[in-house]
Amino acid sequence: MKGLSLFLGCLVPNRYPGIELATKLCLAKLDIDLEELKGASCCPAPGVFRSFDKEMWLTLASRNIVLSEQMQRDMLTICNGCFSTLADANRAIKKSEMTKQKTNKILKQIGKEVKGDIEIRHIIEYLYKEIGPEKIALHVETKLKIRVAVHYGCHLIKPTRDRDLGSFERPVFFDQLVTALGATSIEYTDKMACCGAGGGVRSSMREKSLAMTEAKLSYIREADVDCIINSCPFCHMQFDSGQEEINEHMKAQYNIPVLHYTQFLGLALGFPAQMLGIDTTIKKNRRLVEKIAADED
Ligand code: 9S8
Ligand code: 9S8
Ligand code: COM
Repeated sequence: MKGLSLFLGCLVPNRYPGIELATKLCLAKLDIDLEELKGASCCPAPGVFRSFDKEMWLTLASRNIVLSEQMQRDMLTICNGCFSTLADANRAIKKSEMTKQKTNKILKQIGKEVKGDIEIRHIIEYLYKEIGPEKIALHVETKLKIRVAVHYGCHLIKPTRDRDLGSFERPVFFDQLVTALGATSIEYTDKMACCGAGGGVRSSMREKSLAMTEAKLSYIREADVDCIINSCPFCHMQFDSGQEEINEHMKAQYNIPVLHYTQFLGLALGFPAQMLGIDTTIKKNRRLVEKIAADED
């Protein structure tokens, strides 16, 4: 198996750099061969670019794929949207010689050529398939004995015919990675529903988007969990800043900590919250971190 290159996407470097560090720290500790991918652009976002101009979407995605091909490394994504674009574009290139040639005709203008000889991975499916929950459990230094709402997001599991990750209505792989760290994954209503952000909804219809998020948050609150765990910085942002927006505009009082799986894994592997980009000056995050520490004694 090839080593990995890390594709960051837009949101992590711009809004959540802590997720980048968390990813690097965790993968180093799990002894996974990972290198930075230099010169990448937006993946580009599937729900936006692919919906408007397929050729442009495929060309820009292919340019990013070439960068990893040149390193002879599979590409690791830490975002559902980036995974969707890059994995689907890669599959399109691999599947059709004609699509590949058409794309390469455009890429030639910048001296690049896509070959279709690497794989695109998402950190959740990679950890699940290549390492497995049992082995990850062996690395746990701090058991995270808390109640968790797992949010899969849409693009990690769909289109199901291409994902090979079991049931899309009741998937279990992400939950198993969470319970491997000592946590309990709590069932809640509409668990598989969209967070409300994707597909350009957050940008174009903020109110509708937040209404969807609010519905999900209300079910999550009903389930009485300690935090939300996601696999996508876009979902992360929607639950994180979305809660603030909802509290402000809908006169609600949501107060649920939101962590990307890499941050959660980082806590279990023994890294301090601050190193993982978990802002403990925020009360709810501090409470969560203290609860984990208290349970440990
Ligand atoms: S890149 Fe640009 S907007 Fe984003 S984070 Fe994930 S999806 Fe791909
Ligand atoms: S869910 Fe529906 S489209 Fe998506 S993956 Fe991330 S953002 Fe939230
Ligand atoms: C969601 C990405 S992760 S997009 O908004 O659907 O493109």
